[in-house]
Formats: sequence, structure tokens, C-alpha cells
Amino acid sequence: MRLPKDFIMGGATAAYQCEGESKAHGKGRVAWDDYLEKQGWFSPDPASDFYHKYPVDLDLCKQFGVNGIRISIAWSRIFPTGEGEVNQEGVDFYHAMFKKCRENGVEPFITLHHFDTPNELHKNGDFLNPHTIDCYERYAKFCFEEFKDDIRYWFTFNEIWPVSSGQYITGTFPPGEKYDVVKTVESMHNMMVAHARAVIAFEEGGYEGQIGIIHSLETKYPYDEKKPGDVLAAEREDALTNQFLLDATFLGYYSENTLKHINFLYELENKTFAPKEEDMELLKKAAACNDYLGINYYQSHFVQEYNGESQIHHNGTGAKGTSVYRLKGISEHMFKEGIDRTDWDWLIYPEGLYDQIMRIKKQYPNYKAIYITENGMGYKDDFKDSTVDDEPRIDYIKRHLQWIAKAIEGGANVKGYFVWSLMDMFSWSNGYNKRYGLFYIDFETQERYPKKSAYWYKEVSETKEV
Ligand code: BGP
Repeated sequence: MRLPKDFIMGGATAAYQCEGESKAHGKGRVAWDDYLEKQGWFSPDPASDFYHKYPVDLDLCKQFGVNGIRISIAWSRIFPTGEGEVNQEGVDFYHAMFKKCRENGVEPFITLHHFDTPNELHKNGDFLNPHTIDCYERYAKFCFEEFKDDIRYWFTFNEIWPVSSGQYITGTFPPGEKYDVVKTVESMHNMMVAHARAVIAFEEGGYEGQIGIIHSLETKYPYDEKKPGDVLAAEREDALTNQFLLDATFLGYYSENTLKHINFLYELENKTFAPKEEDMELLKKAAACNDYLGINYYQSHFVQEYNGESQIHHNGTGAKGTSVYRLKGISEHMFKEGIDRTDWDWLIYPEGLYDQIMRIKKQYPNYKAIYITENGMGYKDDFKDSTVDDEPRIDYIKRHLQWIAKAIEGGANVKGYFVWSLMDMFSWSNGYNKRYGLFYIDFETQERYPKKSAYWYKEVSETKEV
């Protein structure tokens, strides 16, 4: 199968996962700093030392046909407490790095928020507190103006469902709370309001370039299609995790079907979902301002009805078969015969990406364009003879690219793909043994080594043949 000639073959990164220097050069603390220290987990320093090594990484991009890079700006490098005084050293760092991108012919795609709200705002409720929305809008406006000559492609947020549910349902993200669906929905709604205010500001600022948002869209299927309970569970989980955000993004209101499920979940807690009218006006106005959608896709879920008490075990070590996901009134995630999964129990199901793209095309025909902003395989790389033979990763990426090509053939406007990740880096709740990169990093020496997948990716980038 063939991808379009001008298809971007990119690599994805995120500031906190690769930069290192997380408490230096005037950078303010983020909630993750305390959280990781308290848990005695992993250190985000030096991670992949991108702060110093970006010239090397961008040179590798050039050599290996990677012509786009997703980079996030660390909010607390620019505004150490989330608001107030600007840290000029942070601003200078990003100018220099963006310049290097251009010199290497690598188009930078910038994410403004990738899980790293400054601590001062996070400890006061993060996006549950409307003050964070005000600060986020100011930060976004500052970046649009400051980097207007460097950047053409912007994303307001990375993955609103995973960050909100990580904070309040699975407890794997700070503040580490569990099973609170209502807080999760409130946080998602407020983040969508922040997104709306940013895209409206971008449009009103008359900036050149384009803007959109990245959603993690995991496709939900009933475990047993013949069981109405499973069918309902899949529909409800989709409404909560996908459709809620897609409605907010592209319709500018929550559809009746979405509200039916959200209201059901609120009623379980004797609460009412009542977004403010002014919020809804902003969403409505912003729905016309999205130039594209970023889709992060790693896996789909096969779900069955579940009404017992919630129970989640996060497999963060790669002990295959240990993950448990049961959410009261929503669903239980099942393994399915014939569908392989990674050591971290992520189901490998490339058709799910195709189904999701075609769903956007059909359900939200005003989407304009799609970038696949993350996709890739966490793998326990075996580093031998200065490389890694990561055939399973190649197979994973290839199959997903084939389904993307098929979606394009079917009329979907997909313009690029960013493999997660460009190089190995820190994984939020899995540390350093879950590697994703095209380039292996020896975290002791910070040397980079192309894996077999890097050579394969280069060939695809040159031929567009998958
Ligand atoms: C996405 C995040 C990334 C990255 C990736 C892999 O949800 O946007 O930041 O971490 O998932 O996830 P993990 O590192 O948990 O395997």
C-alpha cells in the first residue's frame, strides 16, 4: 500500500519525558516532580537529555527521513509558577531548538500542554480550578506571539481523557486519586474550555499557521456482540472517553447520546452534569476554529458489562497478564483470544485505528484534517551489537500505517504520522524499561543508536510504500 507523497513521517516527543534538566535553568516545578520523589519511582533526569542533545536528535531525524517532530513546550520553563514573570532562559532554549529543527528540515509540531501543569496551579486543583484555565490561556497567547515566526503547527493539549482519568480514575498520575468519574468529567470539560479559549485567541490574533487538539482515541468493542450488556458497555465507555471530547471539539456541544451516558454516570453519584452556559458558548465558537485533529492511538478495548465495585491494577512493569480494569457502571476490559498484546497488556489491534478514523469522517465531517500524532510499541528492547532487532515494533508500525493508507483510500484526510517515540525516553508510569524509540538510548552515556526500526522507517519515508 502507498501513502501520499507529501505525507509527514514524523517522530513524537514530550518535554518532561525527554528534556531532562527538569529543575534547572529557571524551570518551575511540576506536580510530577513531587509525585515521583514521593513514590520513589523513576527520575525524570536526565531522561534523554534532549535539553543538550537536541542537535544530535535533529540530525538523526534528517539522516533517517523523519521530517516532522512533535515537541511540547514545558509550561513551567516559560512561566515557572504558571503565571506572572517569564523565564527568559526557557524562551531562549525553545527559540534555539526550533531554529535547529528548521536547519535540519524537520517541521516542528508544538504541543502546549503534555501532562505537565506547573505545580503551583496543579496543587490548587489543576484544571478543576478555573484559575488554571485563565493562566493556560495567557500562556498559550504568549507562545503564539513569541514563537510566531518559528511555528506553523500548534496543538493545545495532549490527551485530555488519559490525563484526567490518570489523575482521578486510575490514580497513576498526580494527585493519584481513584475511581472518581465525576471529577474526571469536570476536568475534561474545563480542559476543553481552555482549548476553546486558546483556539479562539489564535484565530482572533490572526496568526499564520494552524491549530488543533490531540485526543487519545481507543476504540471500544463489545466483548460479546450478542450480549446487550456488552454492547451498552462499549457504547458507554466510548461516550465517556471519546465522544464527549469529540463532541466538545467538533460540535461545540454535547450530543444527546453523550449526555445520556454522562448523566447516567453522574446519577450513580447523585450528582448532575451542569456545564455553564458561557462555557458552552465558547465551545460552540471554537468548534469552527480547529484546523485538524491529532489522534493518538495505541490500542482498542474489548469490554463487557460491569456493575461491581471499581477495581484497577495498572501493569507498569511489563508483567504480561496482570492488568485489571473494572469500572462500576461502565465496563470491564477483557483480553481476547486471537488478539495479541504487548507485555504491558496493550491490545494490538490496528483495525481499531481505521475504525476510529472512519468514525471521525462520518460523525464529525467538519474535522478538516487528521494527523496520527502518536502510535508505537512499548517493547523490552534487547540491545546487542550497538543496535536493537525490534522486528515486532516494525510489524506493529507497518500494520498501523497500512490501515491508515486504507483510510486515506476510503476518503479520510490523514496528513501525517508521528511514531511514538522518536528516541527512547521516560515513560510516565512505567519508567525506563518500556522503550518506544526508533533510536536506542544508553541512559548512562546518552549515546544514541539507530534500531532496525529506524532503518525501516527511513525507507518508508523515502518510498511511502508500506
Ligand atoms: C501517551 C502519552 C505519551 C506516552 C505514550 C506511551 O498516552 O501521550 O506521553 O507516554 O502514551 O505511554 P506509556 O509511556 O505509558 O507507555
